[in-house]
Amino acid sequence: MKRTARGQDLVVNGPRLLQSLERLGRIGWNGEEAGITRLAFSDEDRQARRFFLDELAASGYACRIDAAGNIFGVRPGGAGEDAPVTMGSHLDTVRQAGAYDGAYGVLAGLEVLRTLDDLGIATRHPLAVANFVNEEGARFQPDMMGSMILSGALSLEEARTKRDDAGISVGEELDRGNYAGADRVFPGKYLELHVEQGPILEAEALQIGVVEGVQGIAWWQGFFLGQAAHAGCTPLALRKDALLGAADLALAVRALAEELGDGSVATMGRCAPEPDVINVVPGGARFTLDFRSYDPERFERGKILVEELVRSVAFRNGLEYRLEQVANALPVRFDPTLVALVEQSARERRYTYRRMRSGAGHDAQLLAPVCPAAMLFIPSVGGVSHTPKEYSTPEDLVRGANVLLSCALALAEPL
Ligand code: HGY
Ligand code: MN
Ligand code: MN
Repeated sequence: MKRTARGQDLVVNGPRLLQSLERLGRIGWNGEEAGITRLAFSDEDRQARRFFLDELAASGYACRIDAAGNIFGVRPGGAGEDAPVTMGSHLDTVRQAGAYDGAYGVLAGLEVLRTLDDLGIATRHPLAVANFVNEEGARFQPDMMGSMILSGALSLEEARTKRDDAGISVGEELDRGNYAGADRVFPGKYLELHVEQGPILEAEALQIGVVEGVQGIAWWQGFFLGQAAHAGCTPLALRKDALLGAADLALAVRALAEELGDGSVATMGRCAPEPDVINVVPGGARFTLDFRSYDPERFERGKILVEELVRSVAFRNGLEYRLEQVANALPVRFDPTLVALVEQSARERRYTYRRMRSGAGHDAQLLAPVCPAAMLFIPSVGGVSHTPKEYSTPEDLVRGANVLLSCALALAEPL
């Protein structure tokens, strides 16, 4: 058992953490099948932000909200106003999500602050827990938008122009009721605890993932333009079927990822034929592409090959096309000293662990270039996420928070 200098057990209050996750999980919940939906800037997202702000206030932490709407709960340190050791993640979700992606990292960070209060531990440096805006990018691209703005990778002005499927802009949503603030908080160091969202820890029966880096993520929105035609009278050879082109592309881009290797992946997550009528050859097809690779050179090469592939698929299907890149998060490697701290914190608690990379994007990916950052994972049951079936056991949820507690206290330096 890990103990404090005064011999107290250095563990979080598990029931309190689990209860806060359960209460937050009710916001945006639409039943077992549909799971949770809290798209960025939606009313459900705002309710989750309200929940978080109320929890911060209830524990007496100063609430800071920046111009992008990122929320920070700050616990003061003895060394005054220097940049806080920050634990964070996000409260927004994809559509039909589970209860842990993002929410776990935010509420475990809050639990760490509360545990330090319970143990009466003061720290030299301030600590903060953060909620970053629009991490998922499910409604407005790019993803990790709040941490991109904070790190300077995206200007607030440009972010405000991004529009969702209904044509609503981020700017309109930011201005729709008190979402943004005027505070400025910049993390001194950053730790993100997250569910793995993949199968590795469970397959190897390990308890903690010590994350060394995150793969690059590139997103595109595309459109194939063919010729709408009668499904009965148009000979196959004369068709310009946009949906067929999109289907061809979905298969081809997956084959490209396999060829690139090293765990590269590619996904056509959205595909919509137009006019979407049973007896009309689709004259148009909207689609998205998500390409990811861990090695920087392979990532850059892969992006070029993806765009060349769209061009060649359009040509061989007799289609015109439009393609716009809407996200480009570069591969990152986390700060070796912080990675070693995560590893040591797991080891001294006799938790089983392994070093690994992250397949999913995270806010830590955008903070890593601007402040020392690291991540840690707990297992995802069945290796699934971005689905209502996402689940992690209470024991794993508490173990991850205990390791986060150790790391945060070490970095903030107990007084
Ligand atoms: O797409 C991602 O990896 C993250 O969930 N936004
Ligand atoms: Mn996440
Ligand atoms: Mn996610």
